Formats: sequence, C-alpha cells, structure tokens
Amino acid sequence: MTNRAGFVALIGEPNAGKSTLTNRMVGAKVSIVTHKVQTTRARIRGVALEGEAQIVFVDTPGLFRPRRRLDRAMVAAAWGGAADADIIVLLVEAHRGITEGVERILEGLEDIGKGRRVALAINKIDKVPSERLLKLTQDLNQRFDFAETFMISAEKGHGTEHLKTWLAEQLPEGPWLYPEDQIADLPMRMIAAEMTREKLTLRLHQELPYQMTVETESWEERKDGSARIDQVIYVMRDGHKGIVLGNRGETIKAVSKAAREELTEFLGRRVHLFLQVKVRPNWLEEKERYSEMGLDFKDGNK
Ligand SMILES: Nc1nc2c(ncn2[C@@H]2O[C@H](COP(=O)(O)OP(=O)(O)OP(=O)(O)O)[C@@H](O)[C@H]2O)c(=O)[nH]1
Ligand SMILES: [Mg+2]
Repeated sequence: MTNRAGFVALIGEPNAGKSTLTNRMVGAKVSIVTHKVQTTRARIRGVALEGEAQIVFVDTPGLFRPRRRLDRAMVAAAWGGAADADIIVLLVEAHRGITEGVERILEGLEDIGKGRRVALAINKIDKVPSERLLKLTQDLNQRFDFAETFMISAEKGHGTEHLKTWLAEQLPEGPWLYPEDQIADLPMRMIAAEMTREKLTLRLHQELPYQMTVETESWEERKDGSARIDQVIYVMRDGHKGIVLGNRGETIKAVSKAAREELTEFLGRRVHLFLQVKVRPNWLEEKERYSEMGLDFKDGNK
C-alpha cells in the first residue's frame, strides 16, 4: 500500500468547534477549547493517522470581522491556513445555520477554495432535530460547490470517523510528513502557555480573556525528572491584574492548579508551574507578543 499525507485546514466562525474536532481527530488535546468565541489565536497543527494516511489537521482561529491588530492577524492566519492546505473543511454550526459570518466565509472561499477540495461539516448536530439538517445542507450546497457534506458532532463523536476516512482517501500519495508518534507541531512552551490561557479564559468574564496573553518565560528540566515552568500573564490594566489574581489570590491559584494538572498529564511527569501577572498596556501592539503567539505581526497591519 502507498502512503498518503497532507494538510486539512478546519475553518469556520469562532466557536464552530474547530479545536474540538482537531482534538477528536488527533485523539489527544492539542488545541485549547472554551465556550467563548475567539479562543484559538494561531494555527495549531495536530497529526492523525488513518490507515496508510497521515492527516495533518490545521486548526485555525475563527473567521470574523476584525477590529484590532490581533484580530486582523488571527483572521489572516486562518485564511493563510486554508490557502496552504490540500483540503479545506468548513464547519458550520447546525443550530445557527447560515449566519452573516458564514456568508462572508463562503465569499472568501470562492477565491481561496479554488483548485482544492472544500468539504462542509455541519457540526453540533446533537443540538438540533435531524429534520432541520437536510434543509441546511441543501441551502449551503446551493451557495457553494462542496465536494462532500458531513453531519457531525465533534464533541460527541458522531460522524467524525466517516469524515476522517473520507479525508484520508482524498489526500495525495506521498511520504508522511511527521514521525509516526508525533501528534502536535507546536513548541512545548507554547502548548504550556495555551493551557494556562484556557484555564484563565474559562474563569475570566467579558472582555478580559481578549485583553490578555500568556507566555512561557523559562522551562527548566530538573534532575528529579520534573519540569519547572515559569509563565507570564500580560494584562493591559492594573484593574485587570487584580481580577486575574482574584480575592486573596484565589483566581490565579485555581488557574495555576488546573493548568499544572493538565500539563502534568500531558507531559507524563511532575510539573512546577509559576505564574506571574504583568501589566503591559500596549502588549497588543508589540511585535514580540505576536511571534510568541505564532502570529505574523505584519498581518495585523491595516
Ligand atoms: N453541543 C456541542 N457542542 C460542541 C460541539 N463541538 C464543539 N462544541 C462546543 O463548542 C464550544 C466551542 O468549541 P471550540 O472547539 O473551542 O470552537 P472553535 O471553533 O475552535 O472556536 P474558536 O477557537 O474560538 O474559533 C465549546 O464549548 C465546545 O465544547 C458539538 O458537536 N456539540
Ligand atoms: Mg479554536
């Protein structure tokens, strides 16, 4: 049998379930997930095997109307991921249907989708009665020439195996792109920062998750086999620092505990995690913050 390999970009509106699907396909948590929009900020590659095929899933930031420099860099990263992929899968939320945001993505696909296969995955089918799905499938296929339509629940796992098999069949023949046991292509320090950002996002309200970033400052391997990881949480105002710390440091303690537990499981060894909060009013305009996130600063220019 010949090997197959290639890139599959998952695109869609924020919150569509792209990261949930990436993790399910890979069989491990490589990309963070929250109930809030705009969780993923950069392209996250997760590697899955299906028979003779190695499928490199490219999880992307959600596509929305950008306002800030960070938003623009995120949206550019998402379209860039689609433009580099062998296959694009557009995720649409079953219960929300064809929103204005979806319409805009379909317009973008007219261009970026040219010359490559674009599949449609209607996600979160567990949230709607199945009668509604047929109509939505028809409407979407009238608007764009999808190679195939899948009805899935990324969270529950419905229909995802079928999608995976199909994707494996469509990929070009060729050698695998990563070693057989590799599941992610992101530096460990970034994965670790993402885990902390997820725990923060889950606990902070309103705009705060969008006004902070997390970076791993140092990573020390200790003789006893454990790792000491120091991270900085950048916020924009003094008031935000107080909220992140919480009453008597409760919030940061809970975040640190949750992130440490997840990291310990991911690494399979003991982790000492130290978090520090720094106020940096202008971090959204700093080039270095973008490279730390895996984003192109230039993409944020108007
Ligand atoms: N009910 C249901 N919820 C789902 C399903 N898939 C994802 N979700 C939930 O939808 C929310 C968003 O999921 P994510 O995977 O973070 O979505 P995303 O598209 O990566 O979002 P961004 O990174 O913000 O663009 C989370 O609360 C998930 O648990 C599904 O099939 N059914
Ligand atoms: Mg995501």
